[in-house]
Amino acid sequence: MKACFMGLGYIGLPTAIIAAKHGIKVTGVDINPGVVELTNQGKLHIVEPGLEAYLQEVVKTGNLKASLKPEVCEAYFMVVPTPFKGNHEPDISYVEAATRSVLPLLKAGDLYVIESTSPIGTTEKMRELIYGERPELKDKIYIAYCPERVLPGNVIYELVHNDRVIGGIDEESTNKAIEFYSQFVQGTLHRTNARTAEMCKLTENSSRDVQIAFANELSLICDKAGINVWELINLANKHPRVNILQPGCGVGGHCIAVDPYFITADFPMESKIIANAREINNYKAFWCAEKVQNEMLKFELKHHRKPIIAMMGLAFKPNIDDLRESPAKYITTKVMQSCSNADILVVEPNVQEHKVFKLTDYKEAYDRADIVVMLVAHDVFKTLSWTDQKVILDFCGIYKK
Ligand code: SAJ
Repeated sequence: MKACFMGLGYIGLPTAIIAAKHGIKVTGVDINPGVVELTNQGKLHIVEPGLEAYLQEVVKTGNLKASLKPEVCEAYFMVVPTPFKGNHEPDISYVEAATRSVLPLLKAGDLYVIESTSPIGTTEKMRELIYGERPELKDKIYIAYCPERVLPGNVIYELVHNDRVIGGIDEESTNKAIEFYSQFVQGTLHRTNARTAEMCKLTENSSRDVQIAFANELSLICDKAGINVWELINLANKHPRVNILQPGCGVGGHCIAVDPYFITADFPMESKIIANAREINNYKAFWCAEKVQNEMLKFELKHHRKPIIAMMGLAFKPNIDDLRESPAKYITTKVMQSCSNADILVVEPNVQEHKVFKLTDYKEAYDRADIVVMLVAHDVFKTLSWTDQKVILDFCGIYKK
């Protein structure tokens, strides 16, 4: 079987590689010539443990080749970004552009699947687009929505072992998509319709956002009440039916901090909890930045000099190099704006160099700093020997005091 993956990003590339490894002849398409070139050389342009060896294998066997343009296949997968526009309105223009570029290649019996996180009704919209432009194919293409669920850092395992939700625009489309995914997915493939599958993806990430917002709200209350929030959550979670997540310096990444807006944009009157959660998680980053600024002022008043501050971590979560929508990056930028850059030591051990931030080794920064701001709970930070001689602002629960 031949398949085309439109988009070779954090999800499209790993999925294309895993499909190719399972014997499918894959064309991976990307609009970025650099990505196409690197992929064809067997080099990953994303960071994902273990994946480069797989890529080299499938490039060698000829099962995967990258291209700037799609080729005639039997199955087409849209795995492109769906960001939001200025007013938190979802932007499906990349899905539409990818769909338009496969339109001339489609023939009766082909499978067309959207994997990109999408607002409800996107699959139906693309069906209208396809049949509008190619009326001779009406009801002859199998069309389905199948969202990805993988966690960056554990993609190889999760792509194969996670359950998937597959929603066709009709029964035959669902069957056809299930047939495709069963070639490499060992998890259960759950059948539904396209709208439910679209909402399911948004629900999963909104649910996590709401739960993190609860933890972040507790952290604000506990700060005022003089209670250690980490100890509190640990104790509350001893209840057999309570399972609170961890507070942090905010919620980042390109999924949890984005997808809930796809619900609030379309259902503003009905999505109060989801909208509030977004506000709380955004506010948490702002609150952390203010805490650092207050601590700076206190230090200056007491010591009659500016403190040296170590901002520990820039990634959007522990042990990755991904800085997209990172609250740690936002807080660091805000803090830098309020004092001279010379006093701020920026640390991100998973990134070699950065075009905006001059990075300092984490041990050196910790040793030199008067105020240490723990933003991301990277494993390497756990090796630091904590001292009471410094002010430690722990926003990620690594120090726990
Ligand atoms: N976070 C907390 N407290 C927690 C857990 C996470 O503050 O207890 C923060 C993280 O630090 C980070 C943000 O939330 O800033 C998001 O991290 P994450 O690990 O929750 O999620 P992502 O964005 O890496 O991946 C999510 C996953 N979705 C769910 O767990 C429901 C993943 O399965 C999806 O495939 C992915 O979104 C996606 O692509 O949609």
